[in-house]
Amino acid sequence: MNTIQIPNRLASQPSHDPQFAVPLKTGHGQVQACDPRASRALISLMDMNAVLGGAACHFGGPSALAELMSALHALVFQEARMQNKSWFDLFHIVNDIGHAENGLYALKANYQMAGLSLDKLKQFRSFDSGLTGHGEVHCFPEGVFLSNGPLGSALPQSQGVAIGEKLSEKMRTTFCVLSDGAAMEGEAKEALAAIPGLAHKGQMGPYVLIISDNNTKLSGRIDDDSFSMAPTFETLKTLGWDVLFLEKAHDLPACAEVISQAMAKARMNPTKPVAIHAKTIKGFGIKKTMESASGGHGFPLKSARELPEFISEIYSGEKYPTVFDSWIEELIALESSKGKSTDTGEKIQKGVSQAMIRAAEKGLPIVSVTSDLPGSTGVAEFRKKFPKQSIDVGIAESNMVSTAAGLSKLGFIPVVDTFAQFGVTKGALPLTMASLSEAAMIGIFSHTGFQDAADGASHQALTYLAMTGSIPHVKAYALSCSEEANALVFQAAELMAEQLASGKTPYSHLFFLGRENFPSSFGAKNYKLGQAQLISETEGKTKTLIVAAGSLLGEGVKACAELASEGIGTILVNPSILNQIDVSFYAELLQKTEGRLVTLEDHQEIGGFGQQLVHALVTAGHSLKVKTLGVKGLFGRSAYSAGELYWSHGIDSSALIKGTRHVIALR
Ligand SMILES: Cc1ncc(C[n+]2csc(CCOP(=O)(O)OP(=O)(O)O)c2C)c(N)n1
Repeated sequence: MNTIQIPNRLASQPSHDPQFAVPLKTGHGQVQACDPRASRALISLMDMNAVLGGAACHFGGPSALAELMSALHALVFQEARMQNKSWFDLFHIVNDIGHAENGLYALKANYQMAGLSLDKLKQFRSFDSGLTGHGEVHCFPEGVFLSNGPLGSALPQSQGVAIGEKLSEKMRTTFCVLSDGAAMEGEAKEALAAIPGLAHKGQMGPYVLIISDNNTKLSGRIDDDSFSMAPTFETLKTLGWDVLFLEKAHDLPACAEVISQAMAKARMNPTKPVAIHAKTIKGFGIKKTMESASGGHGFPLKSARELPEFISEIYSGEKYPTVFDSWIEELIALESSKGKSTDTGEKIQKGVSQAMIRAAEKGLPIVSVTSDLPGSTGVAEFRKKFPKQSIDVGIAESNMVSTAAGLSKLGFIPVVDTFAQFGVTKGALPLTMASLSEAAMIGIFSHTGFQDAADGASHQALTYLAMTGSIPHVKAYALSCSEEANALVFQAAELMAEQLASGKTPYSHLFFLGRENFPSSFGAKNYKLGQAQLISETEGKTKTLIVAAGSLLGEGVKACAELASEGIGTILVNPSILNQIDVSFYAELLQKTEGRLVTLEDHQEIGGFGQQLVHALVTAGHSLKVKTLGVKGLFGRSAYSAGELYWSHGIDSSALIKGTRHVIALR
């Protein structure tokens, strides 16, 4: 079948050897491969730049893959050179392990390909760089073919690529690299069955899956926290995979040997895809990270001054390249130039755990069902205190939500938690079916919108209300501070208990919250579940009602102060609940502002709170002079802080001031 010719944007292999290289023998002679130690050192250095900027980073995951990635690229590039072709004319390389994409940036910078250099790595995760937290096609098309970040989503896309190879009869070989944590996801499990199944029917091109099995996820060991994945991997053979076991995934020649073998087998017989079951060690190269339960998932160093010792350990005490020393010096100077943080706020997450603990102590049957992010969502404190009321289903958000539905039917009050992006995407059908089953839960969905600045577009939930707010019996809230979280999560648990006990159809309450620090209170009085809060009112000409949701309430406070200094009056409201509009509350305030209204949210404008509020008010007969501020149909990208993304998407305090002036000018 003829396909549409899409212009290729991927960079070809370089004609030169990597800057930091080790010799590697392959079936076709010797090549210079990327030195895995250099990959780990470069990961540490680029991470430190990002950490000093304020971004979280990953070390353990990419370190686990250094030898496998080095061998894979060396082999693929070698063959391309031998055939006088570009590597992408012969292969696809799909990385499902998005948090390890920085290892690939390091590798490509080492090869000085795809426009990368050591200097470019210094911008990792910053707003100005294409090197986003996870791999993103729209930011780095020379280096990324399929975007990643949500675990287990790139694997089934690679299945489609291999089916396309067969349909077009090009028969390029597809490689996909998958983590054991990602193999817990439903999307991944479907593909693990479908790939050999379809291949058996002759519908796939040559396919090689490399599984990095280190029994470690983000928050700890997989088997200790959730359940062993060993039986799942044992089923691969039965499913139809040709399984090659690699015990020593940190031995570069052993990696090259098994990858060559897999490539040859897959090409010889595309009806039998090959899975390399590689035993990796997360955080390899550093004793402390290898031994830590999380494998050093995040970046373990606090100060650039620790880097010489860290990199020496990676090089087992041998002298490392001097160019790293000058980079370290730069980092130390950068660190010294930074003042001490004056941030005095706190995480909204604190209020979440306080509410859950209070509810459980009151005797409510709270059960936490988590999927590997409780440390980030605030639920971890509850889990520490109530381990018997805490379940970990692994990295499986759909399963988490449906498990909660079952618990709810038996009279428990389940609390599920994850990042907003995974809760609303992977949780969408399970939430719908939970409502249809009259089973309810409390959702703690954090890192909402651009609050997950550093992780990049794949992690930035900008459709959370649009995706969940119209499901019957679901109430969606945007939390602004820990005090609000503490009050409302507790009230939601109480309301659910009351609804269950009286045989009423219970509501699910989904709480969307940020990641950064916020004031512990914005001064709202008497928090009541389902009611908007009046935050401030200033007198002045052309008074305008400003409704700023959740994480953006602080931007509202800033804008109101500035408008007050210009003599413009404002009323500032935190909507709190997003999909249930109390028309009389807003109508009363709009009388004072002669219908002037500006809304602000970290959500797509389409399907967002602003649209819902305006619709409710207009259909109730109110006339408005209105501006709704939200994201205008674009994806985000990485940035060190949410503020940079709020500014670039026109949803910060300055945009709010401009929007207010616009509304004031309307006749
Ligand atoms: C769908 C989805 N859920 C949650 C996360 C957050 N997350 C990032 S890495 C990670 C776990 C890492 O474990 P694993 O996938 O086994 O990788 P490794 O430990 O080998 O680095 C999690 C839960 C995510 N990226 N995608």
